[in-house]
Amino acid sequence: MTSRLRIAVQKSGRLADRSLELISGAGLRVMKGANELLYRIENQPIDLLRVRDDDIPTFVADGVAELGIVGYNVLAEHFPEDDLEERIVMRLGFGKCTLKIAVPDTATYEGPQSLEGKRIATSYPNILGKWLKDKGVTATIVEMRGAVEVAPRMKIAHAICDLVSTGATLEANGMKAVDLVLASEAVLIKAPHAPPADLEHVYDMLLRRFDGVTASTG
Ligand code: PRT
Ligand code: ZN
Repeated sequence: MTSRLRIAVQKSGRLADRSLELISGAGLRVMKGANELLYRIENQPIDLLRVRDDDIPTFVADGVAELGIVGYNVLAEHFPEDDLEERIVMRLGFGKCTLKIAVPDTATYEGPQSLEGKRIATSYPNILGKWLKDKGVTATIVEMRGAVEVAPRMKIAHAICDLVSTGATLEANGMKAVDLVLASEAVLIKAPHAPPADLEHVYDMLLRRFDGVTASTG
């Protein structure tokens, strides 16, 4: 069996369609087969590994996939900051959002110090923990997998640290964004080791084409 390159992509969710568009834009013909986990590329020795976005950084770091498409926020939650740039091949210009501190509309916020001694709900405990440390603030991080925006209303936390794109979710929950923790977009990440020698030309071609598609779509 000849070897094939693997690209880890989000199976379903906010990055799934745009990831497939990038892949088609690079001239790869995706065969949506019976295998839900793996889509074959018809015209290149490449497979798409379709997984939850949270699994993508680890799969790529372990070399299970040579490349992956994931939000910078997910990558930054998994690995230390000084380790991120070497994993990123390129920024992809879609999936843009910001990780922000938000508080109830009625609360006053005069900078990170206002969070001292408070409880903050988030799905990003590592990123938030580092941000608080950098600001010299001691607060309790309440980790939640989802529905972070309801935490203040449920009296679980005083503030939240969550992803924001339009701001509609915050508004609907009577909250306001007050500080920026991280700006994010989808990024292409690579495994620490070089691709197998027989696939090097496919790998190089792919990166050139992704670069071309990303440059033309801004
Ligand atoms: O199932 P799987 O684990 O793969 O998916 P997921 O549910 O963890 O992630 P998904 O599909 O929701 O998001 C995938 C990625 O899209 C994120 O990791 C971000 O990089 C990016 N992205 C861009 C966003 C948003 N915009 C976004 N607005 N991810 C989540 N949101 C959520 C946010 O958490 C909040 O609940 O949307 C709500 C806010 O949106 P607005 O428009 O009301 O501000
Ligand atoms: Zn996820």
